[in-house]
Amino acid sequence: MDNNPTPAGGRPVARRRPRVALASVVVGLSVAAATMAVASGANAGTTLGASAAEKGRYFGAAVAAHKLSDTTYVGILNREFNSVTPENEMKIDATEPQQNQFTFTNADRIVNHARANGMQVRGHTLAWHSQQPAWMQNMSGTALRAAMLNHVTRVATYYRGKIHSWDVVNEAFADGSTGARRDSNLQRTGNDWIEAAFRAARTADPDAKLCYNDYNTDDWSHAKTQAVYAMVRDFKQRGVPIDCVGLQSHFNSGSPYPGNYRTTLSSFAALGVDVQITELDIEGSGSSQAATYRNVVTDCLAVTRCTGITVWGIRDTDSWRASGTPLLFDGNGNKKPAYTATLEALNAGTSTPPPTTAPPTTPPPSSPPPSGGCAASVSLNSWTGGFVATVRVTAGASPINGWAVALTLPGGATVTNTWSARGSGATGAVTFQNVDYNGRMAAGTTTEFGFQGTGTGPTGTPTCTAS
Ligand code: 9MR
Repeated sequence: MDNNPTPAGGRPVARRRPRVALASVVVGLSVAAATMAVASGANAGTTLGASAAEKGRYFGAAVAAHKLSDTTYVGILNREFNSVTPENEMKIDATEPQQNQFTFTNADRIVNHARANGMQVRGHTLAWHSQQPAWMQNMSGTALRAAMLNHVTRVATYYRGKIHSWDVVNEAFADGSTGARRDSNLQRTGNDWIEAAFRAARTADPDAKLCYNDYNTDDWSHAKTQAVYAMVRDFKQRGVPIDCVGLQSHFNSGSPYPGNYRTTLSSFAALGVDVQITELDIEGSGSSQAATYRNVVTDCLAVTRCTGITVWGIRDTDSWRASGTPLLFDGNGNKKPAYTATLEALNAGTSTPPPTTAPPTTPPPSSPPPSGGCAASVSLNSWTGGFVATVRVTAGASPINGWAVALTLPGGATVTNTWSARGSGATGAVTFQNVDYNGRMAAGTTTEFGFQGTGTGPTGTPTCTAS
């Protein structure tokens, strides 16, 4: 474990497609009926989840699969929460204990429980320096980069359509005053490892919200907060697919709730990303703990794009910091003053729901494409011995029914994997054609496809031919 004094990760109730409806029809209908009853006032404001939902938000908890047989635990979970985050079960060591051998049994138990009970799921986490299985800890360079991208792709693909938000990358910045990236085997594969992970996650699960998640990023004046802010701003400017920032918000006397917390939330939101409070816990007791919970919830509800809050456990005894009694329920499952303050703050908050659609993360093309045809441009993530190419296709001044992009790979390069296009040829002159869903394009619109390869990526401008 890290020296992690205040570690972090969720997506709002409003989202790009209804995942809950995918549960069995009978369960789905009863959940829908219950939700409508809440919305119409039958239980309005009497549970955390229902109250947050009235504000267009979610209220979630970190959940451990092995506690799903504890009736007190499950009783509180089902009554109070409408989002869950697997506390450990989706981490790299849990899902890929041996390279290319994936196990989802424990994560599935949580996902299935959530879906059967109408809860969203936050995925935590796809790429992290910590909790790596031994085989990954021992890797470096090109092999590690490829293994990391493979992990992101395989896990996000397995859960495609079931995850509201993914913590794609967790805790990649150093503590202290440097504002630097944290040194790790992943960081040593090249500074672009984070954006490579986000691109792979977007390709694997295009509808999930993709979050960067970290701790000690709550105080707006801290170098680490500023460094994460600069990265997110850069990603948005360059069209790297990022939808949300997770503030873990583990508060205690050494790392207290900062008075400028709302400024942090609203500043990130102003970049065009959602903000989610992802691992909230606040050490303490009684009225002072309750007051801090009230402040955190009030700050979130004051920021339109603060779309949800997750507490890092249910009862104090479930917490990774149990001795600090940092949660909303005591060891017997009784509501604490912190619970009451949280519910009151949720009920008092603004009822303005967050936006239901995220703004596009892809900037407009820098030069207008030729009339009637199409244009293509490539952006490369390269490392020694490999690359991921993301190709943006832009329709010209007239609608098109299909496209083909041709480009030339340097000697020694080979395409190993293609997504959102059909490729022909693996070396030298290669061509990519649209697939069924992305061929018909309105004038001036863009779509993206990608491919991964060994060797060095293409450098010239590709040719685009419209049909
Ligand atoms: O609560 C988690 C605990 O059970 C694990 O032992 C620990 C090690 O992976 O991770 C804890 O959760 C961490 C989360 O994944 C990332 N942010 C910090 C959390 C608390 O350490």
